[in-house]
Amino acid sequence: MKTIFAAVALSLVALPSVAQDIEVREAFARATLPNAPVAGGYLTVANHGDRDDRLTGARADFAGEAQIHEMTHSGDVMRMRELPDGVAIPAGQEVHLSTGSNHLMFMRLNRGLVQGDTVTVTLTFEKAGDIDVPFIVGPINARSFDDDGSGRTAPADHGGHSH
Ligand SMILES: [Cu+2]
Repeated sequence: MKTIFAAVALSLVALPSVAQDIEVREAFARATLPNAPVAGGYLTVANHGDRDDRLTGARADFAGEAQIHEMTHSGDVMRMRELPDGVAIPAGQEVHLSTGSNHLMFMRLNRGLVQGDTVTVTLTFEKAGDIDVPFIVGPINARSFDDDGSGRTAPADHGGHSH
């Protein structure tokens, strides 16, 4: 009898682990001017699992489309292009999508993003599937999750998300 209980307990513990391999934190978007067509999204993805994963896409109700972009610098010129295959999230590693680097680009915005708001973005991972993540809307020129620009008070709930 003891053995059976132990086996059941083990399987209960083991089941959710797949979903919890991916942790997203410090997700933020930049506020936009009222009629801006696009907005940038930034986040840190940690893969606590033992298998590689990949961020393959994103979607949000405030944007007609969300793409994963790469930023390249040639001389003084910065260029963005879509990464059609997304971004690899290797097992045991942490990947940053940050300003000046790989990032999310929300396109065809149907409303402006207002500083201080929280918006929900659905991230799609090759193995972990869809994960809804709250993105804090930071200042229009925010460079990091902690960048409070002028007069922004950091929310108590930092919007980190693990699921
Ligand atoms: Cu972009």
